[in-house]
Amino acid sequence: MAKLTLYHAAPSRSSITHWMLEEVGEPFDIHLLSLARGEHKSPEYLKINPMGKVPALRHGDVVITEGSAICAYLADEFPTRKLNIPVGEPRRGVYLKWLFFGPSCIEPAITDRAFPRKEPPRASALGHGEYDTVVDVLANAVAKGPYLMGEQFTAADVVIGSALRWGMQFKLLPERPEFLPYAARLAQRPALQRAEAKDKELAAA
Ligand SMILES: N[C@@H](CCC(=O)N[C@@H](CS)C(=O)NCC(=O)O)C(=O)O
Repeated sequence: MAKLTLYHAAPSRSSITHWMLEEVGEPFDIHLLSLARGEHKSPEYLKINPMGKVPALRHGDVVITEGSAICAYLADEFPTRKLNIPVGEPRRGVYLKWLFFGPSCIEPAITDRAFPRKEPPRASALGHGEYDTVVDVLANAVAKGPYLMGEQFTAADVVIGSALRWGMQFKLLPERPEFLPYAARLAQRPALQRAEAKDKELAAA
């Protein structure tokens, strides 16, 4: 089995992929980087991720960056864990939509709110459109449950759930009645609890 190494800073966006690795349940190593000490900008790390950001995942000879791509990769690479919707199933389209919705709609909507621009751009020129629409679409998606794809928990829940939990924690997403039970369900997952406990240890070290 090719070795899995997560380049991680705890806690940070790489915590999303830490949770995903815990869901997958394969052994993995953590290569911890201190953002405060700028270790993610070192020449050695820039060879791994020229963006100088975490996460990055090494799996044997391949390096994957971008959190959602890592989650999608792991879900497909370890299909017996049933964290993906396989190629050939029509539902895969919806699953992929949610994997992309995280970084292309939720994240920019949240960061726009956190760092408002002096001159608001035209909503039609923004990939995510309007913050309120993103929140409504998200609320509608998680309202029925238990997960985005119904009964099956997938990598899309790791991506969307992480954004939702983070957004509510920093008051950048509202605590909508649709969001709270979904977030509470995710918080019960042993894999998420393991990743969070380990992140706390790593952050304190
Ligand atoms: N588009 C990347 C964003 C990764 C990202 O911004 N990571 C932050 C950690 S929260 C980082 O490395 N920040 C350090 C920096 O940019 O200097 C992804 O989704 O993986």
